[in-house]
Amino acid sequence: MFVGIVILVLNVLRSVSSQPSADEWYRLDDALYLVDNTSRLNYDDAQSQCLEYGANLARVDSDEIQSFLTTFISPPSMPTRCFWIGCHDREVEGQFKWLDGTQVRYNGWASYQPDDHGENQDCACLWSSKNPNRHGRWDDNTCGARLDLICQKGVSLPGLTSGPSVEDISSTFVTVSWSSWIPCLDTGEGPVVSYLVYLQTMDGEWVEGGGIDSDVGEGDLQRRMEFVLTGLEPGNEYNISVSAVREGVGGEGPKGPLVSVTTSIESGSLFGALGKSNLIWILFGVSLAGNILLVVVIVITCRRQRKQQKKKTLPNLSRAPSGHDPKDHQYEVPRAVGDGDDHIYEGLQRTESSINKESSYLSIDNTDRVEYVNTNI
Ligand SMILES: [Ca+2]
Ligand SMILES: [Ca+2]
Repeated sequence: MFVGIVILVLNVLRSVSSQPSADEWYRLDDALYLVDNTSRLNYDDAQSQCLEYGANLARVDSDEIQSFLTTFISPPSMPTRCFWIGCHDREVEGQFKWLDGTQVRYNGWASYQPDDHGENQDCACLWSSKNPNRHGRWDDNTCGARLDLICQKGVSLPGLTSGPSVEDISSTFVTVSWSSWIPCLDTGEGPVVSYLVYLQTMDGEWVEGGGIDSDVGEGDLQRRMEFVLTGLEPGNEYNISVSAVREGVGGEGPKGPLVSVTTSIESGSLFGALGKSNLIWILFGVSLAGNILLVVVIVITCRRQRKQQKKKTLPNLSRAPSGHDPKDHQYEVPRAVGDGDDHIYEGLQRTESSINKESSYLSIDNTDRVEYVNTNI
């Protein structure tokens, strides 16, 4: 059991280590090319080798590609040799096809080729030769020959497997950080030269918030990148995502996992905290309550003043004089028109004053009616 696990791990490690590194692949437009001058394989094994790399033998169907590849197979010290490419006439003699079955239309053949020498040459290779008429041109060769090879695969754009983290947030900005792209943890092909930070608003639209170069940030193999998104709206929800960008045109990879944030409410802003409509209602309520309170104060004040005035103007009648017939003594409430001890009561006439402030009044209309008014209030 243990031995089996060890063998499995060793096989995995061998498989990983046999993969060419990212910088061994040369990029042209949306394709990557690997020039292998060490394997020396027959045509079928060469294609199998490319498949292990997620590639195929190269499709060379333009002057641009042909010239590009030629620059990588022509070191001055390199002896004459030929590199397998993905072109053959194994099905019908003389009808060359690419590995995907499409007909070969581009003419990259060297002089006097293809010649199907010995009627046994069905697989094409690309010459590295000091002969300028042959260098970079094709030749049909025996498929069993052990030659070098050129693999080709599409550019796999870099992608981040983990999303950004929020480091700081306010009402108008968000600071996010993320781990830089590295081959063993993230997807696609490097090298990554920069990152773009995107912002998704409430309406679902993604907006580019800016970008930074990959050599910025802290750390060695895996740097900690940081970026500040500014100009945000207070109290709004946003999604934030980061994409890694390869060098060259069209090198931007897909957006990575996103993180959702909500900007804080603007501190000190009543509008921000409550909203305009709520604030209008609150101000209306405060105004209404103030008016109601003012009316209550006025009513209370008036009542108090009236009560005080009533106390002044309506002194209590105290008692009838001793021996006076109660029937003849009418306790009427006079209405004062004066103030203090000088009250003058309508319908009454003062007859005498006493030191205890009990005053006697004589009815003006009826001299038999005498009333006593207590002014000691
Ligand atoms: Ca042939
Ligand atoms: Ca030939």
